Amino acid sequence: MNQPQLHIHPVERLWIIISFSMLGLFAVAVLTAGFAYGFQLPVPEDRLVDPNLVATPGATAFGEPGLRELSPGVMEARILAQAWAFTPKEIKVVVGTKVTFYVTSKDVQHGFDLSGSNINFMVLPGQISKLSTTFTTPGTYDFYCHEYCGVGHQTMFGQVIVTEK
Ligand SMILES: [Cu+2]
Repeated sequence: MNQPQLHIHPVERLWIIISFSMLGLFAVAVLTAGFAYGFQLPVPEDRLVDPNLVATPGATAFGEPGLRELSPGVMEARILAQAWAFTPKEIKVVVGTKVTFYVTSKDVQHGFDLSGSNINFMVLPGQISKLSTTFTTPGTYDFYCHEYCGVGHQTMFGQVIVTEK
């Protein structure tokens, strides 16, 4: 006795195979980026920061921006973006240090891209963006604003200097 067979046109079958292969390929690409290359999603740390008060000493941690050591080899960097500069403009750490960057804006929308690392996020007034990286190679790492923020946008950059132990 013959079972009824579902007929799929060969071209349709081919496209079903292609579609599901692409989904599989994208899943592999996302998992490889996350687990092998350490790509991170920039999760907002806080969305209730008052941009008018954020730079006031004592009001928030951005009143005195800069580096703080949390434990040996673990630091946090608070960086304030304001047209057209980052405060502080220069950060010095020793090689092997894990640094968590917290960046917010006092005025308009900025960006923060740290070359040679996996850190790249938008910097918005009222929100604190946060990502971490571990500096395993000594050298100078430039960071810059990648969101056009006005006539002085091209001057908005800074450096992380990673020195030998
Ligand atoms: Cu900017």
